[in-house]
Amino acid sequence: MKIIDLRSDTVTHPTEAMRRAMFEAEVGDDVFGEDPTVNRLEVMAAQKMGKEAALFTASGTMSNLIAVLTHTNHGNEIILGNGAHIFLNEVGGVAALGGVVTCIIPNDTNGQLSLDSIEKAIRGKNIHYPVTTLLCLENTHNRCGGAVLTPEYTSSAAQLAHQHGLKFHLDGARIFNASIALGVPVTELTKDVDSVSFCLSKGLSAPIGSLLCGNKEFIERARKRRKMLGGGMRQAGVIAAAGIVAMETMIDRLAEDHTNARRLADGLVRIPDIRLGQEKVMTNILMFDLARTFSSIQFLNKLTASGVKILSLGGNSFRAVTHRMVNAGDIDFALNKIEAACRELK
Ligand code: TLP
Repeated sequence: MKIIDLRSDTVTHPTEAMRRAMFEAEVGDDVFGEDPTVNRLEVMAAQKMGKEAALFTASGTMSNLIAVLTHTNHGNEIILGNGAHIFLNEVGGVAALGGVVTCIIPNDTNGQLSLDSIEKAIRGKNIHYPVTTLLCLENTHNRCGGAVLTPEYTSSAAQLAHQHGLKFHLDGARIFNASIALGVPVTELTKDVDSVSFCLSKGLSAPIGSLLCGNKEFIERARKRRKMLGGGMRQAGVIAAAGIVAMETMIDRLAEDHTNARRLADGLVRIPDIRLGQEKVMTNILMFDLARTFSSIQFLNKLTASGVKILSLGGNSFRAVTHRMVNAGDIDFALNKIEAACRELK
């Protein structure tokens, strides 16, 4: 049976070119700093982000955790949006392993935190208070439907953080989607942040991996924390090789995923039982709600049985993500099945 998997862009498989590069990768022991392929990937990543250095990690979650561990001390406070992946979807690692307090403020629908609310959340000098040391933002913003933070907003947030002595980490798991959607070089989105992580294993289709980028001193300390977390990999060139191909060949095509997400949105708004959960579809993530006339579980099951997979966000909310393994025809197929599921469940 034909399966259209819209649960996430993480479901993408490595391309033929990636598999070949993995097979042929030159390797060494990366804990000794001797894997030439990993070294090449790290140099490429740092250059792309406009930073001095980069660190190859197993996942976006690991990159974010290492960033927080490196920027903070136990008992510090960090500022996050209530929709932040670090807050919602990373198993509380920053609290469990980093011992930090999380100060959560509301994300607006554009994935932003208002500058005013950030400023109010920064603790003053008072013996009772934890010290605020880090601001974390996300671009694109997953829970805000792939919303994009602009260079102007990012610079203002950075200026505010720095004025108060905070560091600024950007969870840029899908930063290339933001750069493509805005038509600006990725460095415009990263130039003012102290660290940025991005993923190879989402829309870029590599099987594994993420990179944490920052200045040399930061990355040196981050490397030690990666080792502490058990993330010192040996002949990791085998996976880094796919990452190099991903960065060389998979960035520009993300525009297609954005077009397909808009095609999906245009079709969904024509289905009476469905309400889009966002005003604009900027990138490859789309949220939608079901009218409460029938059960969300039945809807999901019916859809899965007809070959279309989407992600439940709880209640009557769902997420669909476009990627390299679905084309415009697959979107139309999915729309037909969604429309049929709504009709048959009434
Ligand atoms: N997001 C996954 C799930 O965890 C929800 C997805 O399918 O979207 N930052 C952001 C903004 C992310 O969306 C994700 C993954 C991560 C970090 C973590 O990356 P991994 O999965 O590599 O640990």
